Amino acid sequence: MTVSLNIDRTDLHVPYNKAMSEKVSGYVMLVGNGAVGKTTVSKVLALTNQGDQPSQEILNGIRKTNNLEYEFVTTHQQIGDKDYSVTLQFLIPPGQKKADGDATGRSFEEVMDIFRPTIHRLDVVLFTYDMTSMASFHDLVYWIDGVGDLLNDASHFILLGTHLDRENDLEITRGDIEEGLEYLAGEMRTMRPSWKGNFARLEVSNLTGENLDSLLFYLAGSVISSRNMIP
Ligand SMILES: Nc1nc2c(ncn2[C@@H]2O[C@H](COP(=O)(O)OP(=O)(O)OP(=O)(O)O)[C@@H](O)[C@H]2O)c(=O)[nH]1
Ligand SMILES: [Mg+2]
Repeated sequence: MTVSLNIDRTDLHVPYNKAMSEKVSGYVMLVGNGAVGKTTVSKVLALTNQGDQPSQEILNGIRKTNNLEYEFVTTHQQIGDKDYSVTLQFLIPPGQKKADGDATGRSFEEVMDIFRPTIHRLDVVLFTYDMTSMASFHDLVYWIDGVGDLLNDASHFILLGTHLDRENDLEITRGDIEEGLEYLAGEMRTMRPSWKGNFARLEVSNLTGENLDSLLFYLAGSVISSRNMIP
């Protein structure tokens, strides 16, 4: 059964009171194969949150990740009857796998060996795939193993599809996504029987910006929920 994030999208349009808002911050890690759009999601979220529009030019300026990248976004949201100011601290490791044996960049494993001791908590994991690449979707099982030891019982996850704009090339069906979501949740429970996190799916375009406002809202709600479960 899919567990919803228990937040109401219509609340997005209610004006918020910045001065009275409760401040919350949390850590969000994006994992997934190389070139699925992990770096792009974080950069475009940061830019659109400042009022800029996504564009091909922005996408063209993004390079392959070789280290742990950081980005942050502070978003004001009303959730339920409360105003929040939520700072999302994004952590973006490379999508290159050690087993690829690619000498042109550092792998996820090499980078995480260095940074793992510095990461104490992940509130949300974005399992990211490219909707035009079935391989990137199937490989999510690899990425769940990769972050297993960084999770706590209140870590939430979002199954995030990118490239929604490439409508003629989409390979992953709604049915695949629902199945994938249940599979990932099952793996989380197997890995961590006491896990109580929420999970959801979302498909976005980093080129047109479609559904990025929903992603921001989901992420804010997930961080608040995770921090309420384990302060
Ligand atoms: N059309 C389209 N292109 C996208 C989208 N998201 C990312 N891209 C493009 O996909 C390519 C890879 O994006 P990155 O953000 O570098 O991917 P990554 O997952 O960070 O890859 P690594 O750093 O290698 O792990 C770039 O050329 C982006 O411009 C999207 O939603 N639509
Ligand atoms: Mg990257």
